[in-house]
Amino acid sequence: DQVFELPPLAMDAEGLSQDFKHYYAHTFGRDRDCQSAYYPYKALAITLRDRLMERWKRTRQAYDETRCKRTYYLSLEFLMGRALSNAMLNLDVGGPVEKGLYDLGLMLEEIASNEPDPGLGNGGLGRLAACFLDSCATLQLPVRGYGLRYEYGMFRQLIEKGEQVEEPDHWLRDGNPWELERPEFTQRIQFGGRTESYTDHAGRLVSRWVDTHDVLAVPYDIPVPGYRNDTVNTLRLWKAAATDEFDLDEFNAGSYPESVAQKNAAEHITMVLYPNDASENGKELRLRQQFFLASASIKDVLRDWVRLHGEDFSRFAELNCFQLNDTHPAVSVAELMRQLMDDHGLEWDKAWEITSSTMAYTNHTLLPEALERWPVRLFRQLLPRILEIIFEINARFLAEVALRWPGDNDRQRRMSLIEEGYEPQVRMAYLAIVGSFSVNGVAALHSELLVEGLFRDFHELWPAKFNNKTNGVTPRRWLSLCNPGLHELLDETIGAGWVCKLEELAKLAPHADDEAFRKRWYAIKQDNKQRLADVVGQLCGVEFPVDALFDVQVKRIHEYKRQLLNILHVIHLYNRIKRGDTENWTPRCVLIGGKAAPGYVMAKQIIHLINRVASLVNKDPATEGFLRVAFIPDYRVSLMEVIAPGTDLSEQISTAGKEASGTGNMKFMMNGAVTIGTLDGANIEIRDQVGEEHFFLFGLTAAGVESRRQHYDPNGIIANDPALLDVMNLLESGHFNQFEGGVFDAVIGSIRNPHDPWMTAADFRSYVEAQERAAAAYRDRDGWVRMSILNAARSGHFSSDRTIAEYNEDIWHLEQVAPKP
Ligand code: DL6
Repeated sequence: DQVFELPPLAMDAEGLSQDFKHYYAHTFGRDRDCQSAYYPYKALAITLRDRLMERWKRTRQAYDETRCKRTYYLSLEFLMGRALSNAMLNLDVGGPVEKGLYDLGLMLEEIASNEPDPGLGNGGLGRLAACFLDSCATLQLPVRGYGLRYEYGMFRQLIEKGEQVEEPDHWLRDGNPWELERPEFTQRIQFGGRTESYTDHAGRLVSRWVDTHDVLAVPYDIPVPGYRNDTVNTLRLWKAAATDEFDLDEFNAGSYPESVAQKNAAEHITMVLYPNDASENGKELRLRQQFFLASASIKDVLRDWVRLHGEDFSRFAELNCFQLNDTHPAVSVAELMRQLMDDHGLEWDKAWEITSSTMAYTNHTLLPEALERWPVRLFRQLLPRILEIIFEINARFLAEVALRWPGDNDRQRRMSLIEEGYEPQVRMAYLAIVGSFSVNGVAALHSELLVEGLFRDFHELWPAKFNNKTNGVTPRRWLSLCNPGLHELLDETIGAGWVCKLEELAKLAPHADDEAFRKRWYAIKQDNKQRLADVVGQLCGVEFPVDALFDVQVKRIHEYKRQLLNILHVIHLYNRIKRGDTENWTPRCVLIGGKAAPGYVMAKQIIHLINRVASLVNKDPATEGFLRVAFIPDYRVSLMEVIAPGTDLSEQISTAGKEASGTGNMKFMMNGAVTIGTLDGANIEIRDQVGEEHFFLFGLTAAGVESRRQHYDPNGIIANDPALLDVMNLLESGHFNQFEGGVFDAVIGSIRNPHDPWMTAADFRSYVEAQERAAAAYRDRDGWVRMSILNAARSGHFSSDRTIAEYNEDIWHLEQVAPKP
């Protein structure tokens, strides 16, 4: 390696701009006449990537040399967001880069805006994975992310005639300067074929998987820099590629297209991210994706193990841990068993001991329909050897259940990894639980509800397996980067330590009583609101005056998240304006954004309704100065970076017991927004931290929702609440769909349905009252600013650094490893 030792790269303005010019002119061959703004971005990205490369190598070497324990975060989604500004922040070169470019007559902000926003995730689960990787690198923990390199990420959302239209997002079209292809680590992944028994060299009867149709997994590495600590971890994304062979019989028979068809099918595996928040049950391609990720990643880990330790697996479990991000990669349990037995010659018991002490599973949803199940038939056809192993795991597991509860056949049926029925199914969550030593939920309430409900039987069997890890978000992206004004004020007031020790924000609390400080806080918020108003103006054509209360709900559109309740409240405000009930009015700008799964009809109707209400309200001269409503199209990470700092009131209004945690709620809080919310997910912990007087609480509790279900009478509620009745009358009169008869019938009907699982009508009255309290509080500017400061001051608990420290303390047990200088 001596031959490749190079002097460190310059980190000053001159050195950076020298490299930038080199890449721009010599590597990309552009000059001052270049019309595309993309090349300056690309040249800058490569300039920064070089600086990461040096540190990346040193980090890898440190991990190898210390033979440290490692964790692998397996996830079908990593919603990383833009990399450029993050790299600059973490390398601490923001100032020099800006200066270097300025001297060349270029504006950093303009260049940075050319970076596509990689959308390799649906929402909370994928963004959480990205925050976790950031925290692991910052805490210098040897953690590698494994995911898929989708050619097309999350679809782009357009709003046409008020409705969602999806467009493909070919984010890789112009290349991705942040990735490094590593063809030398390509893996071969098996599908299809059959299993056969044979006698191995030791005379044992064993199984093997033969006649398979193989696909290559080619890794692309993305650097994950820690905050100013020289650590650069890795996110390894797999791309599917066809093997070089193709069907020679077909080829020789002259069917050239057929012979290459299989090649094309292979490459489809990583073509597109499934755009569903819940699982896509039954889709063969989705199962292929899951196994492809699991198999390639495990092969990669075992290859690395053999490189460092040879074929001796006795210490494998002590030095490795796999964290499964939901059940999507749960097939890893069976695949690790298979590779240990079939590829490395271990016996069942040894392989099981290793597997069940290296796998850990995080659950992210309580919605039963989101729990993954795969038809046994599909497994048999696509992954016959894996199915064999799952059956064997199940047989041994059910024997354990029988031993614990003799004769309790009903319990065995309930707990079986295979759900019997006309079409038997593999229950992936159960496979994950049985195969893991740790199972966690993502907020205190969620973890409690899991063990009382969905996973009750398993909790009874193995209580010690279950734990809680309340989510968090990275303060680097979600405060430092997205809110430079506040960042500066924080540094000046409490020192710069908060970026990596977010609990230090608590030092802000006494400043809430200082008038001069409140003034500065307010001025920063108003600037951020202006920035947001500009974006809303551009994207929605709606003017948001910054003196109004900015009331925001951005997240996936789902019935349980109750964007519908929000819009009912907007209609209620509109009714009040129309009847002149505007005394002591707080002007309000309501912003809603989020994507609906393309097949989720009800969610799409809700988007349509929001847009129709918005255009009617905004058009009506009576609302001027009182109310504005906008739906922001194509909600994504880079938009949230503008939205969170510019928000006053954060809407977290899910039906209690349905939102596992939420993480948007934390981003808003960190940036000084006040929450209006139910006792759901992490809202409960947010309220505990900030104090009940600084949180607008409403609605039924999770237990209240369940007991109310028995005698829920939405029509009675509507009849007895004049405000809700007015809202329903206006909706049902067709006022918002005058030329589109009946388009909102299903949505409106759902509110009146006694079986409405989301209980929108039940919470309406208490929601309106909480909104009135929020509006009144906002009119007292000083009081509101105090509340805003205290929200930020008490958000320290919601740093993903805290979450990751807990994962490490309780589950991973990794040592911190710093690269050598
Ligand atoms: O844990 C991250 C995030 C939570 O904050 C959200 O509350 C939860 O809805 C989300 N879950 C999913 C479920 N996907 N699946 N399966 O995205 O996880």
